[in-house]
Amino acid sequence: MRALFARHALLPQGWQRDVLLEWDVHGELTRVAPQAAPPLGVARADYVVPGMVNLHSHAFQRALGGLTERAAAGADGGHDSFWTWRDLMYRFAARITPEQIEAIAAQLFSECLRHGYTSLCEFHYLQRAPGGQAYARPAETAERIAAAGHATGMGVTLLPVLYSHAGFGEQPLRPQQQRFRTGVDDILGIVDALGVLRGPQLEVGAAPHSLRAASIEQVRELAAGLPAGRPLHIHIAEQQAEVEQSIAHTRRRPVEYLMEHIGVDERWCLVHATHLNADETRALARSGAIAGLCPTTEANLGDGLFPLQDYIEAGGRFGIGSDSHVSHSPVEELRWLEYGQRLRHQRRNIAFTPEQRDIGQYLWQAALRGGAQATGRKVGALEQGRRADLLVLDGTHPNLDGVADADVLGRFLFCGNDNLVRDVLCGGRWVVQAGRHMAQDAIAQRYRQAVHELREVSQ
Ligand code: NGQ
Ligand code: ZN
Repeated sequence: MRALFARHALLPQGWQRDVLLEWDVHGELTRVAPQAAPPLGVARADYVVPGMVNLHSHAFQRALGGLTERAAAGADGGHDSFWTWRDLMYRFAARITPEQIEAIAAQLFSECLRHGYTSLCEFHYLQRAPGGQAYARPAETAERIAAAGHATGMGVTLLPVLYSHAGFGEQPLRPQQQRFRTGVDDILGIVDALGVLRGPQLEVGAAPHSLRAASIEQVRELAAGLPAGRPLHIHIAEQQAEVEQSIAHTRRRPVEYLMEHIGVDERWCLVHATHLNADETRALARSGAIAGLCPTTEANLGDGLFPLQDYIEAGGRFGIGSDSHVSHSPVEELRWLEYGQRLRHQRRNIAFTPEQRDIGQYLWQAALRGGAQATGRKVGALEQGRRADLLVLDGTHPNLDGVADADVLGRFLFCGNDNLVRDVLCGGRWVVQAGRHMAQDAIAQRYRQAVHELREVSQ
């Protein structure tokens, strides 16, 4: 049956009672009617919220999660950094096969679905074989990500990544980066090859990796060559060292430089954008682009804190991503986003606007709107014409049992660690029921096999 009756549902205008939701065979919402009478024979739910967007993922890094939390030996042990983590990550990335990429991505996507993400943007740069040779099919590994999306039901935006240089000033790639090597024509070719896979559950955009890995001319060429309306993502200003290198080479800070040379607009998602000055914060907010915030990874890698309060005051748009996948839960991302700001300002309740003073509701709705824009897909709201992507929260859990609508997101985001996501509908399919993904065991089995193989190679 393609309908659900929600006693409470979070619609774009806020919580509504007795909402009848209907969708069609293609997984698109055809009706969202509040104050409806409960129809006979239609499944019922207590609390329903739209599924969240995960706007930044490197799926293969899921298998590295938790394995880099050990100080390096020697006096330098306390100096482990983003850059030393990156070396470990490169070493790991060097060995993975296309089959393993698919197995790891499927495991990740099933976990993300179980925790409430129903869309994900894959920033995909492992495009060549171990050693750096091209695959016979240049889109080979990207197709593996698409296959994992299909097998799990996750809505995917595939972003093949332009990666040509090791640093500002077109520095030559290091041997460990040869697997990532692509030029603008390679990426446009891959985008073209992936075109046949496009559909309501899969969109294809592109991503210059960073201003370190792509020159500004290449960024411009890629943006011009990509079909109109497709999303463009880029890593930017995540680490202080990157800001310093940018100033040394261009006399501009990274975001400043990008915005001066490229028409940054609604097509763009600037991932991290951690280190912004006041002018950049306002300019990014005015551009209509999305800031792609990844709080758990940014904390894990010691990046710094995004100026969220000023950005919200300037009308900036943002979404969340799990990036290196140390977390698979939007609850943890949004909680950390708010808590980081509380620690920074030594105050409470930071992420809100005068129109929406409830932190949980503001964060969920803002991350949905921004995330949806970054996907280039029709997602992010329970609204006719968008994808039927929703979460049924466990109304029998002590945290939710009997609470008022207005408190549901506060309880969901800021109380405890149980997963309150019970059922997940994604693109009109029930992919998670009673907390279990529909193919959980088979997917986990293949994942364990892939991890086992990778362990053997590393020994
Ligand atoms: C990445 N991750 O592409 O996986 C990057 C590290 C880089 C984050 N920035 C590599 N979190 O930036 O050079
Ligand atoms: Zn990233």
